[in-house]
Amino acid sequence: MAEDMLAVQEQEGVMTVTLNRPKAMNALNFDLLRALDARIRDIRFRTDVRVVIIAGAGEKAFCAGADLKERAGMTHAQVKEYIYTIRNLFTEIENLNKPVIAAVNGVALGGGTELALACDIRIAADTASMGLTETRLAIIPGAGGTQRLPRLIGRAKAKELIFTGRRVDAREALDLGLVNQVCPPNGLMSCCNKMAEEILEAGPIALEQAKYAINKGLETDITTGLSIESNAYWITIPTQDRLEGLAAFREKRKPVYKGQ
Ligand code: CO8
Repeated sequence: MAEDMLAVQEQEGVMTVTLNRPKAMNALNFDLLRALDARIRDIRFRTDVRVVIIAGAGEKAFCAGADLKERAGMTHAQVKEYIYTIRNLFTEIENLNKPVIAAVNGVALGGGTELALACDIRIAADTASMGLTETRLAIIPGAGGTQRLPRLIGRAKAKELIFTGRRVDAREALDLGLVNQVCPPNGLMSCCNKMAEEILEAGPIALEQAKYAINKGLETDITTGLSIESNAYWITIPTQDRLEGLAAFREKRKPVYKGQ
């Protein structure tokens, strides 16, 4: 059942969405993709959800990529539909109007690494292993991997990893800048929640606009990027939250932001 594909937990502004197919290494079958897609679309309009964490159930895997068993039985048309769905879903995650943290608790291969790449921040267990292994299956990283990996770690290393399909451990992923932080496996979720709590102290509209300015600005020249930044700033000026930030500073207290 599609509803069982995800485990969802909400706590004070942080929603943790856990891919829940641990016996299949949380591989992305159609049902899981559709469940995640529906969840992400719902989160966009949930003002009470301010940070999202995407994790994998079990101790072994974040996500082993596309479900290769399901894929083996698909027609060409179904494969095309799958690819269309996964690509749009990952772009939807990248463009989500709130920060998304990937909790990479184990293997993240193929589409699993591509899912992590679509998130804003990646925190890995020291047992994690990541890689874009698709070329070994005679396909390419087609869920954003050929675009997002070089933008994150540079084209030379990205080409090396994509051409060889080599897996990297958490330490190498950290050295490459593929992950932001590495934690012991049993401390992974608390590392992610700690990061989420720090983010929760920021104004939600500021976060949305900062993410937008970074994502869109990086895709263009600096002059256009600075214009994007400027427009994003204008959006924060008439907000109640901006005045609340100034008032809280004056009154030496923590601000209470409402996303207004
Ligand atoms: N799909 C389906 N089932 C999987 C997958 C998978 N990707 N990965 C693991 N499983 C299943 C295994 O079949 C096994 O099930 P069963 O017990 O029923 O046989 C169970 O999970 C446990 O797996 P293993 O016994 O193999 O466990 P190991 O710890 O020995 O190995 C690995 C774990 C390393 C994850 C290994 O299973 C493996 O290499 N899996 C394949 C990983 C891979 O190549 N992923 C990339 C797939 S391609 C992709 O993601 C493309 C996405 C972009 C698509 C859009 C553009 C084309």
